Amino acid sequence: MKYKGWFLRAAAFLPLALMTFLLSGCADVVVLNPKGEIAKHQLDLIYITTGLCLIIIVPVLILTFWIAWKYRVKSKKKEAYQPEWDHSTKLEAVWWGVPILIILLIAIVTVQYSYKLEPSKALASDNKPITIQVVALDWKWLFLYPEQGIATVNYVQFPEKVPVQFQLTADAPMNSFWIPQLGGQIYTMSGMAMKLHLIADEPGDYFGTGANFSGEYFGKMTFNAKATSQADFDKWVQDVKQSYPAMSQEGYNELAQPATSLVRSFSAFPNGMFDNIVNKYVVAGEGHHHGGEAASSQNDAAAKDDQDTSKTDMSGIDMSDAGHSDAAHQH
Ligand SMILES: [Cu+2]
Repeated sequence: MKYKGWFLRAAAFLPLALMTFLLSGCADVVVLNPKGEIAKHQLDLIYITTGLCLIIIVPVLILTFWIAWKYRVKSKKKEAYQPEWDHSTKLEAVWWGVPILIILLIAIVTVQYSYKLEPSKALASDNKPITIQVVALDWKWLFLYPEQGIATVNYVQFPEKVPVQFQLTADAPMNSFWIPQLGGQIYTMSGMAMKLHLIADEPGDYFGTGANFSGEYFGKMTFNAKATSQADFDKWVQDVKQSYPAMSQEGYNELAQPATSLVRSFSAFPNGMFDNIVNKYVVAGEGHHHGGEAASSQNDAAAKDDQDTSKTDMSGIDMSDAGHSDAAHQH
């Protein structure tokens, strides 16, 4: 067959082209360039599932071209013609069996990783974790450092190789906190305190963003997550303490108004600010309420409705019971 060489070359070209396309993008696609333990495991999962899917996709693509070529009208060779043929147990077993096995494998692996990478689970490390509280505002990110007493807007810094325990809430529409090179996103919701543990394996500037559309300037809700040495982090904290004004409650109220913001730093913030923001949306004895519901629940009947609605709303979203420990609300 004189086309055989050409055909083999074409068949080999396909996966090669795919690989070139995928690998050339690695430097730019942040999720393929992880810099932390969590993101690395998540990348493993991406590779495993992609690999499993390729077991189906590659043969199907090759067969598509091969069959189109083999049975083309202008073929000089007469291909077998079997008009009475209607069943092949072998083939049925292959094209039902293989996908079923692959879906089973993907399900098993995904469930394992989901437990392993549960966001509220503390990370094993010799270093003591640092806590950073995150408030999603309209359209900016506020970071509070309860141990250091400082606050920042649209910028977060932490030491490398130290587990960071993020506590997250929103004082604005729901959003989703995401530093792709360090790990997957987690939702920020008013009236809730979610937890997310991440770690940076090396110093660097990592892109951070909101992964959930939240209105007009949602696209400006990006921030730089900077991992530095412990010494540089301590120095930075001292610098912020000495060089920037303190945030007052009035200052916060102003900051919380819908508007974009540049990077800002504050040498102090009011005590218990994070809990106050979370509890603002919690009505005593009535479970949790997300933004806007608190006001309508003055009325008893309305409050009951709200509670029921929020229960249903949350079932698919609430990722961790631990997320409730700080907030005075239950589902
Ligand atoms: Cu909730």
